[in-house]
Amino acid sequence: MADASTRAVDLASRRAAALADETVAGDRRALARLLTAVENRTAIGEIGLRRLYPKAGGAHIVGITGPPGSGKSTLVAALIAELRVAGRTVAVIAVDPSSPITGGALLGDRVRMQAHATDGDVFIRSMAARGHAGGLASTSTAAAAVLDAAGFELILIETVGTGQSEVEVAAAADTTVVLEAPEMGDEVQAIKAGLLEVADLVVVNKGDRPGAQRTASQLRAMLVAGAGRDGSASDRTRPRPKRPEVMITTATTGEGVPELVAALDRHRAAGLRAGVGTARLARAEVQVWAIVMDRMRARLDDSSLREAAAATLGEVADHRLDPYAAADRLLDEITERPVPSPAKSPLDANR
Ligand SMILES: Nc1nc2c(ncn2[C@@H]2O[C@H](COP(=O)(O)OP(=O)(O)OP(=O)(O)O)[C@@H](O)[C@H]2O)c(=O)[nH]1
Ligand SMILES: [Mg+2]
Repeated sequence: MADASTRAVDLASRRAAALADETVAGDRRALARLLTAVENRTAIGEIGLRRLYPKAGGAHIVGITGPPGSGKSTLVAALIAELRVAGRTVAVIAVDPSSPITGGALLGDRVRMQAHATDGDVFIRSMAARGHAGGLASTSTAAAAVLDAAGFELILIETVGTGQSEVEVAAAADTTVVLEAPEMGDEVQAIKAGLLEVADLVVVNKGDRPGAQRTASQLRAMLVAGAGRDGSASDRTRPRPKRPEVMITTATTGEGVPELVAALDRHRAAGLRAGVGTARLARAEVQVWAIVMDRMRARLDDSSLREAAAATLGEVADHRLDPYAAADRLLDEITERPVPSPAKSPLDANR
């Protein structure tokens, strides 16, 4: 029994090490497999990421968020084109694209127009938000670390800015771009406040549409006034950490995109001058806390603890124990047990 489990760990470790090394060496198939393993939180994903982690940290991670249809995917394609002209490598994580096929085709077409599109310097990956409740930010952060270690200079993470978790994904980037489009109606106004909170750069896309200038002026006025919040007391007393620049782009023609790239580079350079950025610490927090929660749940599910946990819950249900004492007791029990090996999570031996 112990032998079988040891062999499983060895196998997972060897496969993970091979995938990690091939990924760093530029093997895109290995990269894709490792990303799948990381996304599914398998043992191979964990071991692979651990091996790669020291090699990551060089990439500029850019979150691109905004309301549905504001032109995020089109802008990502335009950014890829611009970055490729400059010979820079770029990876894209598209979180739960609402129209993956169209989006993919759109990106594919635009990327194919570039001379170096097939040379492996562009990598596009879709990631499903479903099934990652609460862990979406940590999963995409882990995926970004893999792409970072694989050597991509820029990593763009596209998320729809509708829910809190999607906004958190964008906020875990070094630079967060919030897209708006002119004349998008009241619905957009409602989510603007929360979205603007996380913006390092605000981009009014569809600059060819009437009202783009006016929308940009309105946003500038909001930001200068310190608006763009929900107006609650805690929000009013909290100092606004960012004073984002507002730019205009037309993603379909590429107008304003070179200026956007320059603004991204400026933000990146400013972040580097400031030392270990708050964005990086936020990323570390998102990742480590998610793993702590995963580990705790896994240990409570571990056969040796399951009965004790059930008994403790029973005591709380009977009011013989208060829920705080129960939580403290379970935490004590968790910390007394040996750390379960990653091989105890389902192995992706067939991937
Ligand atoms: N006129 C104009 N149309 C644009 C521009 N950018 C994007 N579009 C169009 O707007 C529509 C939505 O663009 P997408 O890039 O798919 O928008 P998105 O924000 O990625 O949408 P979701 O991923 O569904 O949230 C498409 O029909 C684009 O062609 C622009 O600068 N000008
Ligand atoms: Mg899109």
